[in-house]
Amino acid sequence: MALPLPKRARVEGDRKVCMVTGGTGMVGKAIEHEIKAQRPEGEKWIFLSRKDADLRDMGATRAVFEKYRPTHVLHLAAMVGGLFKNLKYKADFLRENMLINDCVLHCCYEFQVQKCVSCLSTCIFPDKTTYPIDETMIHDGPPHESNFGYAYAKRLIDIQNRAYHEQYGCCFTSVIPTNVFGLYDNFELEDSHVIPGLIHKCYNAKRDDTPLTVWGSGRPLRQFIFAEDLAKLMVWALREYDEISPLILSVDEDQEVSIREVAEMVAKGIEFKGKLEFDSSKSDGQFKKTASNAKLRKFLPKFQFSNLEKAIEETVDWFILNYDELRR
Ligand code: NAP
Ligand code: GFB
Repeated sequence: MALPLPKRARVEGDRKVCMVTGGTGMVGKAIEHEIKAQRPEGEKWIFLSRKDADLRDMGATRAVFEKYRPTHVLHLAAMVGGLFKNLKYKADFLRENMLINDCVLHCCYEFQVQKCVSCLSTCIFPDKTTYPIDETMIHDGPPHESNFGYAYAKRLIDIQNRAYHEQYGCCFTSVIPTNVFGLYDNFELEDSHVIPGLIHKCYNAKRDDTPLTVWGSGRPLRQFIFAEDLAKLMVWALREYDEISPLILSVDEDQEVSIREVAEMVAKGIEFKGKLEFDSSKSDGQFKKTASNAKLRKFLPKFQFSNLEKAIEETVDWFILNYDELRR
């Protein structure tokens, strides 16, 4: 369903220069595909990779802002990973993401960027909470132990946004995606998120005629958003969402599935006929983090999310087609 056309460019006559940090990652590539499909007039889009600038370094970050002079920034760059990578590297997740976020947001202020939309995650919400979780609850208690490094760095973005808005009037805001999957994901066996990890494991199990080992009990619940859908919503947010407070970008609550169900969808997508085994010696992580998308639905009541099973099949097909070049 086509999203509303963008309002006329805020700066009459001048083109918007939209710079995407983390532009070579899964979400960045999905946004690049979306912009190629939209071919928006009056907007120039730039997709940064780490080769353009290591955004942990203020000098390199200033240089890339100087080079492109963005009027709008979609800030995706981050150290990212699934539950098991978060369990191993909490100090790195905290420091790397704090460094990146400080450099990018301060440069958005220094270069008078008209608007910056950063990325949080539904996994940063308090672990002990009521459900569904909404945008007002981010700071109401400690996050789940498994990823507190990443979670506190991401929560700080919301604090930074409010501080720059109050002191300098900056239009800095954030979106809060739920678990994302799709093309161009990281399919490593250990450090990836659950869907890409299971796709890779299931591909190997089919090839080697061995069981598919699903980590944990399979009971935890998750809401999964297809990167293609998230891209549409993030481009819309950059153009149309002007509140400083964050906006959850998630499928509806009734789309929540168990890890077991998603493993079965992956097996179907790969046409794997073997056995699923559950290794409960491995962590389940957070049991659930059911998020409400009611605020999003107020803006886009008719937005249609992709069917999860079909989107997993599309991701499996891409994985097989691109097996030699992808991150695994
Ligand atoms: P991704 O595929 O790992 O991409 C991360 C991007 O950040 C890559 O382009 C990476 O560049 C870049 N990057 C990392 N460190 C950098 C640095 N020091 N300097 C410059 N660039 C750097 O991650 P993703 O899944 O697209 O996630 C995008 C955003 O969504 C992140 O902010 C993440 O926190 C958020 N998010 C993701 C999920 C999810 O389930 N995936 C859920 C909620 C929120 P290289 O590839 O060159 O290293
Ligand atoms: O996507 P995931 O790694 O992260 O999912 P979270 C972990 C859940 O899937 C746990 C189960 O219940 C795991 O036991 N699981 C089963 C697997 N098999 C696998 C597998 O092969 N790989 C993985 N990775 N999990 C993350 C946060 O939480 O959510 C990150 O730690 C990030 O910071 C991400 O925000 C969106 O959903 O548990």
